[in-house]
Amino acid sequence: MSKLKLVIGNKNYSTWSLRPWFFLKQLGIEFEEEMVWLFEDDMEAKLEKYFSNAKVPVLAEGELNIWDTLAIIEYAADKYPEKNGWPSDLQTRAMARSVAAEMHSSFMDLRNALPMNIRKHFPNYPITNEVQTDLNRIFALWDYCRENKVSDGPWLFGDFSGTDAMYAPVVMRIINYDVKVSGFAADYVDYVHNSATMQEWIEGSKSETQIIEEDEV
Ligand SMILES: N[C@@H](CCC(=O)N[C@@H](CS)C(=O)NCC(=O)O)C(=O)O
Repeated sequence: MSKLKLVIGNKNYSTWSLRPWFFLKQLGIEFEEEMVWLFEDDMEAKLEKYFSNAKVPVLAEGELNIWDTLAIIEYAADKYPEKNGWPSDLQTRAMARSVAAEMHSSFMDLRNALPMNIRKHFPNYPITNEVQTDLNRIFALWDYCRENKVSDGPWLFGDFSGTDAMYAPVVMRIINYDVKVSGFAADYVDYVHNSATMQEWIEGSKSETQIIEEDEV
């Protein structure tokens, strides 16, 4: 059987790569990694065979290519049902997917104003009203997850799920841009940041030498 291969961009900058990588790692699903440097001259050529419209991430398994973050998470959850990638209860699973999908389709002000840059720290970074509005919605979503948690674990729904993977880059933005957080969000950010999975990703970002100027703020 073909091995899973996750094609990702720079760990320092690529939020969409972090999400499925975090999901697979956290669930202990084995995969190999292929790194394609974002916006380098050979990026498009390297991604052509994956039919991904020159974007990362891609999950490749033999002839199969999956080039969308949520689709990768769904495929891995379906392929390894014993790993419980989503809450088992039908209604809680629908809630978890709604919160995850909102990350996929929203929060453009936050995403544009605070690009992920794991190696950097911006103390007291100014937060605009628009960015604060996105953050407030995210914190409300996180509280909603907690109100519907399935266990007393530290993740959004207690047990880890695809929803946590989707918000992993938000956790790193909060850390890197020194965003003030309180209540459950503060505990959650601390837990995810210090998790072995996130620390492994952060370590990986430190050995990268590529610089994307526009994400250096
Ligand atoms: N729809 C894709 C979006 C992927 C995406 O935008 N990836 C960025 C890197 S974080 C990318 O490859 N950008 C390169 C480009 O836009 O040329 C997904 O959800 O996986």
